[in-house]
Amino acid sequence: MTTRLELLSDWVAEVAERTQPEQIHWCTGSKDEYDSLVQEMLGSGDLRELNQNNYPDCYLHLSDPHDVARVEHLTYVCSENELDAGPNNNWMAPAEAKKKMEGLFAGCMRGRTLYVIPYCMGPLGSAYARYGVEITDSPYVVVNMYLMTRMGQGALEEIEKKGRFIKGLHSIGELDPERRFIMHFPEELTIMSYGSGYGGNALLGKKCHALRIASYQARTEGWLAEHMLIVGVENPEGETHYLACAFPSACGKTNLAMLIPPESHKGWKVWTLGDDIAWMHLDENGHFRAINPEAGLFGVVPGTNRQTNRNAYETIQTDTIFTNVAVTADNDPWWEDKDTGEPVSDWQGRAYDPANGPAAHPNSRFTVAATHNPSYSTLAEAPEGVPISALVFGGRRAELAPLVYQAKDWAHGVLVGASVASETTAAATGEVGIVRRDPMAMKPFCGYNFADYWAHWLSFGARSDKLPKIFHVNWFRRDADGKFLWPGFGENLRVLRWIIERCEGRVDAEELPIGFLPVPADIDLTGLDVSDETLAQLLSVNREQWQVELEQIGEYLDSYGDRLPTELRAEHAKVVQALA
Ligand code: OXD
Ligand code: MN
Repeated sequence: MTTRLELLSDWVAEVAERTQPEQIHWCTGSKDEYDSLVQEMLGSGDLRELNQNNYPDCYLHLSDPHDVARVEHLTYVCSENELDAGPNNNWMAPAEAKKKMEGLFAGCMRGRTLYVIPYCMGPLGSAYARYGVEITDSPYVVVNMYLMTRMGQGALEEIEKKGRFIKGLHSIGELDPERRFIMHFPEELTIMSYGSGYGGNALLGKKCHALRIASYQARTEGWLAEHMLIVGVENPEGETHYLACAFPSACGKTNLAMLIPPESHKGWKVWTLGDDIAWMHLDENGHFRAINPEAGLFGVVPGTNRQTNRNAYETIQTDTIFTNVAVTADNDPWWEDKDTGEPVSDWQGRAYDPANGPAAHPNSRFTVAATHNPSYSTLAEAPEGVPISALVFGGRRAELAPLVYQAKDWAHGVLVGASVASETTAAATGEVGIVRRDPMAMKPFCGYNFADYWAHWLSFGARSDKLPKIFHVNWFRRDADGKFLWPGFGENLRVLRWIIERCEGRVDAEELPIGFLPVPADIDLTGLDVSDETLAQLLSVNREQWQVELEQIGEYLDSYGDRLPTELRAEHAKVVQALA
């Protein structure tokens, strides 16, 4: 298989000339191809077989110990004009970045196979889908792309019809952190990634294409590419509302997307459409419609058990690639809080010793097809997407942010999104637990200047009067002893219900300077061990703390200088004044 599209065959030839692979493999995307790559990697030691009786078709990959997370400090947006990348991105001039990358790629595939992966982000043939081709020298990337995207022959045919695609060039190089860069050229719809095999750096369809490049494309084409899960909540009467929710990495998007209603909520159902990325367009009636560009789940493993996320737990019993988990004496995968079994060897393949830290890496991952999830929505593959009733922002905040509140209108909601801050997690290299600004949970993923991004968000206000309502949630508030006040997980449905009731105009709310808060009686606590006092604490808004927060938000927004939309500044001033 090659291609009749010259643009593609010329690019593959040019890359092969530079990288000097031993052979070129055009991926068909068939199950046979997946199986034979798995066999090859079992032979090379890239994959290890897990207990096939307990975990059929599950494999383990142990990465280089210095290649376990996204590397934001080595990730660049290389627009012609530095201001177009904005203070939110690392920037390098495109010519300089290309020169650097061409140097790294020179001869890097000697003795290796160059794989060509045509892929589709979104349901194949959907008007909202977009296409790309990743070239890589990593068979691990190929099998993960097989699970995470619609890849192979079908995608190639669409690419040939369109004559366009996002170019993504990847090599694991030497896996040397000193020779590692993830470069994006939004104006050329091109990605170059060198020196890492970790998902977020190497599966180029995900963060690089579906967020950084797509966010840039979305702005020029009038839509939104967001770091959001998509979930359907069906009430006992059979009516379903769809919500798109943006939380920073490792803040529970996968858990919320796969939520299991608690015992107290008979007749309620929750459907997963996506757990990480939403592409949203305005339809001809002025409604937001969302598709999930991905076809698989690349989720954090530790913490997953029958109580926290039964759907995920069941999803990863078969046909799953585990990366950087521990194993038991039975050769089953093991991770912290698995609630069963014990580790005998850790994520580095060493005999388990608690003195070495967690047995599974805190950012260890599962890769599995989305169709495996028992709560996968029948509409997840709908080419026209699903209508979105509410957009929900959230962060991991021990203090300050109440359990839930609603923005007063669209422009205020954009400020609420732009103000998101969260404690950092293990999903990215760096210190964990520091509060940092993560507007719309897109700090690591927006492919252009946040000031222009907020202006783009604001522009929807004038395009439709049927926009989703905007909310903010915080499942992570703690008491003075550091204990979580809210049980989270399945019980979050109680908060989603209030959100939906607000969208339907069925409940009143208390208007505060920061937004609309629930009347406590409207959060259903039936069957839950949360007292009225705790709920009051969860919904409390401390004026002094909020004044400090708004001051910090103001300083942060000011750092975007003249490009900051005046409307956003005005929204901020309104809240400051109301709080004074
Ligand atoms: C992810 C991330 O892997 O956000 O989804 O880091
Ligand atoms: Mn993510």
